[in-house]
Amino acid sequence: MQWLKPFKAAKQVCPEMMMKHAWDNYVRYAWGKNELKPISKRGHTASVFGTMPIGATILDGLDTLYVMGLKEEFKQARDWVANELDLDALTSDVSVFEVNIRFVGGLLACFALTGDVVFRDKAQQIADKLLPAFDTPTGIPYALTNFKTGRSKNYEWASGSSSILSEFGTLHLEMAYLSDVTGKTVYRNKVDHIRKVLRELDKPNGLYPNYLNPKTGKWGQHHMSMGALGDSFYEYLLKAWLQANKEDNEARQMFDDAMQSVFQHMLHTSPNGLMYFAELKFDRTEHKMDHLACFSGGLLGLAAKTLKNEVSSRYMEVGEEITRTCHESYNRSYTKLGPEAFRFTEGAEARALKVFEKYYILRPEVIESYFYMYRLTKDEKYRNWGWEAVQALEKYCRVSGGYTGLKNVYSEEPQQDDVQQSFFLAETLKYLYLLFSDDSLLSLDEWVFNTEAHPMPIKGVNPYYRESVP
Ligand code: DMJ
Repeated sequence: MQWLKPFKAAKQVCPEMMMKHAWDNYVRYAWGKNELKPISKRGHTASVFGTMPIGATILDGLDTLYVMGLKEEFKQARDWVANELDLDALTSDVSVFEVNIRFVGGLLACFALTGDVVFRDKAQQIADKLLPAFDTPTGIPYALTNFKTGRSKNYEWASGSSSILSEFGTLHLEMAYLSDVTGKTVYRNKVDHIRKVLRELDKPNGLYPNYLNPKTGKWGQHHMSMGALGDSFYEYLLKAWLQANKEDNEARQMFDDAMQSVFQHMLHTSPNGLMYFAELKFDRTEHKMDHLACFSGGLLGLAAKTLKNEVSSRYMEVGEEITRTCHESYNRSYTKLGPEAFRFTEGAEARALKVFEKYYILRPEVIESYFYMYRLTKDEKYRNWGWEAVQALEKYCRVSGGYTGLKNVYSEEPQQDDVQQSFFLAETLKYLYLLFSDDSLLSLDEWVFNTEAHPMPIKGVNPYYRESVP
């Protein structure tokens, strides 16, 4: 692949400079640790990665370095993967979902981009450590697994220790691709089986509840969401179809069926005309939308443009409107960054009401939708909105030691949370960079991004697919 020159916005700062700042400080203060505390200038770990450092920021950030042409930094990171990434050091429970989307996904993207087998082999070693989590009566995997013992379990808080839709439903792209590049069918078989279980289950009103018990195969609480606990399951239905060069029709059909029910039961328009996805808790509608759910604007645009039929114009309309609402959630805050969740109730529209919903942790989903909608419509407003986000990030989140999240986006002087999330490098900065790049850089005709923004090649059309030949 050529090192493509991105479109350079004629502004003082650009996403690759932001990436350099985030990366250089991680290297300086937290090398090998999971994440950086940019104010304390030391390492940080979130519980989803277990208690040991496993270089989460390196594994998640590698492909962004490559795509941005930061060659020296990429080489340093690649050598760490080859020589120092020690899976045996990890002896605590880790999240199967997070390890899959960030580490397996990140390494597979690097394998596709470069052909360097170190990445493929490490991805496979990590995926092998996840396999014990699938040993359940239904084949629906547990949320957590222990890399040393293989003992796996669910979170107790998850509706009677259920598995979570957005977690077990977000394994398909990585596992299917891993099977194709290793020639080992075990990974694809696991995710095909999850698909089969889900397809055959009765769905209340055609909707997928967020919880499924892996022992009984029964749904837990009927809580439905396009945000936390549901989100990327829907994303992977559409993207599995795209990854398979539109030949996995079952996935596309499940996506279209799910969206039909979601539109019918969860899509609302506020009194002042803002469209949003509400949540359902049994029969009660909660008029709240998570920042996480803002990925759906871009996803619906992608669904509209990749198949022309009687629903495509509706998909595009909802995709554009959801993206506009998510921009409003940013625009209505003092910092011009959006809250973790926003409501349409008590006279509020696209604003957080509760203290614990007002934070911003450098999440990508709104910028992700700007990226897709710009590529799909060429409407300059998406670049302008992306530029607004760059300015806000620089003003409120940039500190001398990297980038930090904020505790309250409505505050004139927001407190900072002192965490530089690995997905800021994997997703937020990559989508910003791509928003201002030429369409040919990771063309949507040849690549499909996993939920952590790691590009996976499309089978049959992308020469970088690198399928293993027996
Ligand atoms: C990322 O790890 C992924 O995008 C995931 O699907 C949802 N949450 C974070 C970023 O907000």
